Amino acid sequence: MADLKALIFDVDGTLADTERDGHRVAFNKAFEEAGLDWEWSVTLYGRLLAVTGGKERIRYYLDHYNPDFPRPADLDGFIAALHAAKTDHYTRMLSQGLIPMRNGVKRLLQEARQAGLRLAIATTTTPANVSALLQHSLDPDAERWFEVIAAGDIVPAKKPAPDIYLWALDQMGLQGDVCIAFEDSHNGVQSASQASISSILVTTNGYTAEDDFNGARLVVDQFGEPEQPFHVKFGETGGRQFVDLALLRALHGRADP
Ligand code: XBP
Ligand code: MG
Repeated sequence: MADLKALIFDVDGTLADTERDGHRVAFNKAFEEAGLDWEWSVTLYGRLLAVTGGKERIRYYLDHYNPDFPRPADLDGFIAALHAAKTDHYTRMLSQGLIPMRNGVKRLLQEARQAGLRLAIATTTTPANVSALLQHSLDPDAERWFEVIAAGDIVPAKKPAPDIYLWALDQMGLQGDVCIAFEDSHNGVQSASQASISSILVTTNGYTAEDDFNGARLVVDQFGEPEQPFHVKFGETGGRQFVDLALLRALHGRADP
């Protein structure tokens, strides 16, 4: 196994628990503002998460849960406008500091930076959402910690397609075998593994706890902290109780699962 050189992070569900109380709420605000009576409940939103990308998710909702809604002549424009309003609401929520980073994220990123590991992001979400989250919930300078931020419509096919990871790898000039990908969902694991990244660490959350993570090397419920150990769902941690660089190096050095 080649030496570990870079860490590539998903955003939604991995760096922060953004979906239920962030994106979902922002979608509902945008619907209400547009005079629509759509309300995405916590349960319905869990089902809609099968589709990554906000615009794609709205279209999927119409097709599968609201087929009788009269389609506007310019459906793409209608969805794009709704989605732009949703992004405004979501970034405003982030600027108010409403969505914290998950346990252990800041500590792990700081350790990785000190060790000289290269950092990148590969996400489906809109670039403005990533900037706002990093700036307001991590550090005012945090965008600069990542040499590549691959996000949103920069690739046409979103996760589970490998394109966003391939784009990030290409920008860094790296192959997948020198990286670890951090994900929280089935779609994310599929995306990273199809991009030839075999070291994948999953931190689950309320929406993804029951996902199929086949292809991941380690599945835990959080990165954890020394006083707040993770719960291991799959994989070997050699007795370690939170995700740190020693654990990542051990994980990366191991043969494929
Ligand atoms: C995240 C997503 C995103 C957000 C919404 O998936 O699916 O679509 O829910 O973001 P992943 P936008 O964590 O696998 O990248 O509305 O900006 O598209
Ligand atoms: Mg995710």
